[in-house]
This record gives sequence, structure tokens and C-alpha cells, in this order.
Amino acid sequence: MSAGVSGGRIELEEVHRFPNRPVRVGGTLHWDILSLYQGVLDGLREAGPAESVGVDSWAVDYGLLDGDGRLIGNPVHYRDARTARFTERVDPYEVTGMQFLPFNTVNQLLCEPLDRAETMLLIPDLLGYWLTGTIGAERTNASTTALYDVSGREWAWELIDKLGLPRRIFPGFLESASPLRKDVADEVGYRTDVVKVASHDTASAVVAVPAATDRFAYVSCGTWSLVGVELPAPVLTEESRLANFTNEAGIDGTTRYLRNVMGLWILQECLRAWGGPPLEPLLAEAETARTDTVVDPDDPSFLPPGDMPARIAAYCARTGQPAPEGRAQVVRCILQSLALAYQRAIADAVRLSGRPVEVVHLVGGGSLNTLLCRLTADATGLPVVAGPVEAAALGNALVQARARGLVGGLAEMRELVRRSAGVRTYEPRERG
Ligand code: LFR
Repeated sequence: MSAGVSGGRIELEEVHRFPNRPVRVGGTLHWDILSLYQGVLDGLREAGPAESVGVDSWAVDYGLLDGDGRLIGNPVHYRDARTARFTERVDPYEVTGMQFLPFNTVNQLLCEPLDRAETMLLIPDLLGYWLTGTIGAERTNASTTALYDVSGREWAWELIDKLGLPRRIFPGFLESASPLRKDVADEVGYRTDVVKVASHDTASAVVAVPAATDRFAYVSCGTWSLVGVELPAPVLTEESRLANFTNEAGIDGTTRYLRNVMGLWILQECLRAWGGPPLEPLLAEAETARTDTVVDPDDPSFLPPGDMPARIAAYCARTGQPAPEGRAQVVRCILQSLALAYQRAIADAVRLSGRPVEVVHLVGGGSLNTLLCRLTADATGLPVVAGPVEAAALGNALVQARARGLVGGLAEMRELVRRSAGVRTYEPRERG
């Protein structure tokens, strides 16, 4: 995406889109990281001379570099089964503030030999390293590793030692921009700086939430749905741990207090199992389809890729519910289950943080799904403001714009989004 700020507005333009297709090799699911990097280079070239660049991506996953700075093997996908054996956390919640997810970086690192590894770089830091030659970690994403001390804003060294992980692989934190390597600049056709942005896509998406006050919840809705509130400080209580809420770092010292809800992944995998039919007609049918069946989207059986309609049916059999019949009912069941999961996560976030919420901002690709937005408004009893769609890209661009002095703090960035992005409000319907 390329972005420009002018006339008190920020505009985004899609210049290049490339697929992100995981590859199973020798039974292990990997990211095709070189193809992703090539997509980045192609995008930079097509964007033409850019005044700056920012990299963000999903969290948790990483590449390991050897002593010569070369990648040791392809990064493994967090949906790979290697971490399925972890059923309990190994990190102290009061230090890391992280929700337990089997695939947290800490567990992944415990699954592989690290003797040849000199450096661990999370995906955006790895891409940034290839672009600039600079090695460093960015804090919003580092906070998702469960190896980061969320209060001390440092790697959790004591934990790292206790787990027997080598200290050397954890790089220092990036503090500033770095120019493109000369060979990369030659390849893309211009020189520019890679700016430190919120490199965790969810952190960037939260930057672009067009909230006017702090009384909001957000649903960052793509493959995952990240549901929570923004706070000035982490909540590290026992209650919060039991509710499996995470305290991920946001920009400017904010905390993204949220829960991962499995999200549209379940629907995406159903579509894949059905041979990729267009979504729109299915959503139209789901508007009027009726089923009372509800699944827990966070059931571990929905995490790995696979035959999702069969897994939904198996879940229903296990929980004594009638399985949805036909595609429209399956879609309806998924969306109403998601809306209820959002309602639970928002209610928990409010209860555990004490932060009152008057509106739900639903950002990301899911904001185009009107049925999901409506069901969410009804389930939460709150107005849902849907949009922007490309929230992560917008948040990334906003932080770059701030680095250039084009916009001020978080409140000003959000005002810029309110002026620029189309949003749609869904009022909750009276419950009868
Ligand atoms: C969303 C996201 C989530 C993270 C998951 C795995 O794209 O970054 O925030 O929990 O992907 O990395």
C-alpha cells in the first residue's frame, strides 16, 4: 500500500498485492519467506519513490540467523502442529502479561535446536533486516513473544535464562529509522528510509481505530479477531490471567488489552474446503438462514488448517447440538458464534480493566461483512462503527507520517482517520 497525507486527509492506495501461501515441507508448515520478501521488493518498486517505508506483519513467528547473518531454514508457521503439545504456559503472567496460546514464540523456540542460531528476528524485523542490513527488534511485536517484560519494556532476561534459551539471540531494540541497503535501493530504483512503525499488524490496526474518546472497544477483524480495549498500563492480575487476556504493547506506551478470537479463519477455511465459492452470495443467504447452533471459535480443533465444515460438525456432535445444514447455515453459525465471542471478550475486558466502553470499532477486512457487524451490534448492545478496512496499513502509514512531522499524537492520528476513512455505523436492535 502507498499512502499520502494532504489537505488534512490521509489516502491509501493499493499498489501491489501478493499471495501469502504457506508450504508444508517434510510434514512441517512453513512460511514462504523469500517469496514474501520478493513481494515487498516488487511493491516498493511499483510504489515509485517513497519518502519512507514501514513494515508490519502478523506476530509471534520468526527467522533465525546464523553467525554470518544468514537465515537458518524457513520460518515455521504458528499453525504448525509442533507446539500442540504445550497446554500450559511456561512464562509468568505477571511479567509477560501474555495470554497463553500454544504457538507463542516462547513455545516455538523451545521446539528447535538453537545452537547454530545467533539472532532471532520476528518476521517484520527479518524483512527490515534484509531491506536495511540493520538488526533489531520492535517492541509492539516483541511483546507478543511471551519473552518480553511488559512493564520493564525489556526482554524478560530472567525467564530467558530459566528456560535455557541463549541470551545472544535476542537483539537490541530498534530506536530509529535505517536507510535501504545500497543494493536494495538500486533494485527498487530509489533510496529511502525504513521507519520504525508498530510492526505488529494488530498494533498498527489499533493506531488507525477512528475513536474520538477512550471509551471504545475494538475488534481488529481479519484472519484473527483481536478484541479488547486500549489502556495506559497492563492489567497483570490473577483474574486477568484466568480470563486469558493479553497485554500487548501498543504505540506510545499504550497497552492493547485483548483476547485472540479465532476469527474469520474458520470461514476462510470453510470456503477453501468448499472449493472457493464467492463469499457475497453466501453471506446474502446467511442473512436469512436460521440455526441456533453456536460454536466456541477458540476451540483448539479450529486452529490448524483443514476440513473446517467437518470440524464444526464434530464440535456439534461433541456438544450435543444439531450441526448446521448446508453452507448458508454454516456461515450463519460461524458469524453468530464470532459475534457472541466478541461480546464475551468485550464484557471481560470492561470487567477486568474497569474501562467503560460506549462503542465498538470493528476494523480490518471483516468490517465489510455487514452481517457480522450487525450481529456484533446486537450481541454487544453497542453501536458498531465499521471501518477502516485497511486499518493495519493505515496505522503503519500514520506512524510514518508522524515521523515526518505531518501529524501529531495518537488522538490527532485518529482524527485524521475520522476525516479520511469511510465508516459505517450499525446500531444494536432492541432485544425483544
Ligand atoms: C493478526 C495477528 C495476531 C496474532 C496472530 C498470530 O494478524 O498478528 O495479533 O496473535 O496474528 O501472529
